[in-house]
Amino acid sequence: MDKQFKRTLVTCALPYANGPVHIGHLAGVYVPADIYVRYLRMRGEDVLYVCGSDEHGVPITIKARQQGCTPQDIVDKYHQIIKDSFSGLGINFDIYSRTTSDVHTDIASGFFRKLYDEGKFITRESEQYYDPEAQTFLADRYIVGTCPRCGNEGAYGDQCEKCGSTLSPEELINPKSKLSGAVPVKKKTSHWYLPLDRYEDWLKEWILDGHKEWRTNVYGQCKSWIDGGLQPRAVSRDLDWGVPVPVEGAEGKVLYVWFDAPIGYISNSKELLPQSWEKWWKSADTRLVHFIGKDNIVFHCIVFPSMLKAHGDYILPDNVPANEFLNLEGDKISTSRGWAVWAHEYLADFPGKEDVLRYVLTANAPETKDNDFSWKDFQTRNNSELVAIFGNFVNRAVVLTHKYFGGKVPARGELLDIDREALAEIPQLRASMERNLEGYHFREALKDAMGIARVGNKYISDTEPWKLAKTDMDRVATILNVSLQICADLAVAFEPFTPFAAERLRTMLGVGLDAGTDHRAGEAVTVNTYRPGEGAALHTGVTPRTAVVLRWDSIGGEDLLPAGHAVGAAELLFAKIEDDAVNAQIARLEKIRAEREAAAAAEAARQVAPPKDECTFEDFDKMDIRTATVMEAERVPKTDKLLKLTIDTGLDRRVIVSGIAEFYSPEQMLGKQICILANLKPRVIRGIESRGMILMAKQGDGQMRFITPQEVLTNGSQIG
Ligand code: B3M
Ligand code: ZN
Repeated sequence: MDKQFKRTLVTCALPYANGPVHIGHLAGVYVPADIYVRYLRMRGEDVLYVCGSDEHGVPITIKARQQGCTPQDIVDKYHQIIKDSFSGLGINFDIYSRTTSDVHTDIASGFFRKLYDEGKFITRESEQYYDPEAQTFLADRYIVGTCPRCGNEGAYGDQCEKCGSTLSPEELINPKSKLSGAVPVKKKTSHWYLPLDRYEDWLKEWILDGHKEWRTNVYGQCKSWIDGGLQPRAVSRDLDWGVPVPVEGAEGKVLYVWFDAPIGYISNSKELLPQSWEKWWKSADTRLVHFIGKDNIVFHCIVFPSMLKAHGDYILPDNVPANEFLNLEGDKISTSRGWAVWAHEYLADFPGKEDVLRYVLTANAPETKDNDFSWKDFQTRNNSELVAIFGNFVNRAVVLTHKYFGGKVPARGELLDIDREALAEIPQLRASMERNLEGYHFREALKDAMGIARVGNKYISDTEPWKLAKTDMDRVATILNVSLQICADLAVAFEPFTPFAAERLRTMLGVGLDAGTDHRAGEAVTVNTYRPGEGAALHTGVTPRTAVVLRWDSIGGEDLLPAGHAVGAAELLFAKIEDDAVNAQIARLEKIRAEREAAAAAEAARQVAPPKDECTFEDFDKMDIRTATVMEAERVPKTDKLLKLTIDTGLDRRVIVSGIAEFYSPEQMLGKQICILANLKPRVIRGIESRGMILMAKQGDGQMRFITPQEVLTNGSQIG
C-alpha cells in the first residue's frame, strides 16, 4: 500500500432515515466498502470505518406528516432498521451513529460558525414560497399543483413523478400548499451561500490535475460540473427540522441537509473516539476514502471538499470510488413504487444466507455501468458457483480427510507436476486480488478469490483421490494435503467477501485468523483474532485456541496446515437455493409490476384527446350520419385489423370495411345497431369497396368502442 499514508478513514454515504436500505444501496456503497475495510485490516492497516443515519431534510418531514407522527418518530424507526440490516449482513462499522446526535449538532454548528465568522459565506435575499395560513416557508416539495407538461394534478414543486420532469414551483398550474391548501405567496427571505465559484480554480487543480486516477465516471462528472461553471449554493433552509443555524436572527432556519450530512462523518468519528478523532481527520498521513453512489458525486467531490477547504483544518478525500446504479429485474429500483429488495426483508426471508447476497451483489457490482440484479441470477450464482465450486471442493477435501485419515491433515509425499501447477496458481491469484482490491475493482477481486476455489475444485476432480484409495494411499495423502492447503487459502481469501462462510470454513479447518484491528470498542485498539467456533470477531485480544492462525499473507504460502493438524467435521458451506424460494420473490415483484401496469393503463384510458379546430354548422351538416345494423361480419383475409361488415342502412345494404378487428370479433358485431357516416366517399380497401365509416369512440389507451343507440331505432334514422 501507499507508504504516504499511515491510516485509512473509510466513510460510507449516510443513508436517509426515511426508509430501509435496499440492494441498490448495498451493492453501490456498503458491500464494497466492507470488502475494502476487511481487506485493509487483514493487511495490518489501521482503518476507521464510519457511517450513520442521515436524519434531516424535507423528505423526512413529509413522511412524518403523511404518517401522522413526528420526524423524530420516523428517524428512530428507520435508524434501527437500517442499523440492524447492516450488522445482519456483517457490515460492522466502527460506529453507526446519527445526525440527530448532540455531538453532531455541536460539530455541524461549529463548522458553520467558523465559516460564518471568517466571512466564507455570502448572503443572498431571494423570494421563496410562503404559506400565509400555516405561516411558514414552503420547501418545493411542499407545493403541489398541475404539471405543465403532462397535466398530472399531483405534481410537486420540484418534480412531477408522473412524467419525470424536473420542475420549479413557478411552473406549477394552480399551486397549493400541502400544509394548508392555501395558495402560496412569494415572500423575501435571506440565506447563506457557499460561493463555490470561488473554489473553481482550486477544484480544477485538485481534481482535474491532481486526481486523474479517480474512476472515469467520477472524474467525468466532476469535470462536467466544473467546466459548466459553479454557482454559489445555499447552505441554509427555512425549515423546522434540522440543525439550527447558529447565528443570531436566524430563527426558523436550519442548515441545509447536504451541508450537515457530510459533517456527520466527522461527528461520528468524534463520538466514537473523543480523544483521538483529530488524528483521523487532521493529519496529512490519513487516507480518506468516501464510498458513495453516483447520485452523491457532486456533494462528495465538489461541495464537501470546498467546505473542508474553506474550513481549513481537515484533510480532503484521497479517493471517492462511486458506483453506478443497480437495477432490479431490468427496472430501475424505486422505493416509492416498492420496486426493491429490502435488506431487512432479505435477512428475514433468507436466514443464514447473508453471504449469498454479498457475493451476488459483488459479482454484479455496478462499478463501471449500471447493472442488474435478478432472482434467477441470484439462484444460479449460489447453486453453480458457491455451492458447486467453492462448497463442493471444500466438502470433498474435508470428507475424504475424515474418511481416509481420521480427520488429520496427512503428510504429503513428493509433489507431481499437477500438484505444483495447482499450487503455483494461488500466489498469482492473490497478487491479482491485491491489485484489484487496492484499485477498488471488487468484482474482479471476487473473480480472483473464486479462481482459487476453481483451481481447488478442478484439482480434486482431475486427481480423483477417491479412485486411488485402494492402490496408492501415499498419493491420496499428498492430494488431500494439497487440497487442504487450498481450503485454508480460501478461508482467508473469502473473508472480505463472504465473512460468514469464511469463518465457518475456518471453524471446520480448526484455524484462526488475524483479521487486524478495529475501533468498535472506542479508544482501545484491540487484536481482532478469530477463534474457531466462537462466532464473530472478538475484542478481548484472547489467544486463539488453535495453534494455526492464518493471515492475509498466508494465501498461497507453504504448509498453512501442518501434517497431523486435526480438521473438524465436514459441514456444508452453502446450501442449494430451490426454485420455490426465488419464485416467491419473483411473484412478489410480478404482482407489483402488474399493479403498476394496470394503474398506468387505467390512467391512460382516462386521458382525453385535445380539442379539434372549430368547424361551422355547414361543415357538420355535410355529414350524413345514420343508424344502421350489422347483418354480416367476417374478417378480411390476411389482415389483423380489418372486418368486412355488411350493413343495413335503411337506404340500402352495403359493405363497409372497418379497422376494428383488434377490438371486436365478427360474432360480437353481428346484429348490432351502430352509427355510420353514410356519405363518406367510397374507398377500395384490400380489393373490397367500402362505402361509409363506422363511428367509434377512441379511449386514451387506444381502445375503440362502437357507438350504439340507447334503444333500437329504425335503421337509417339521421343523426344531427
Ligand atoms: N443521505 C443521500 C443518499 O442516501 C444522502 C447521503 C448523505 S452522505 C453525507 O443518497
Ligand atoms: Zn408531469
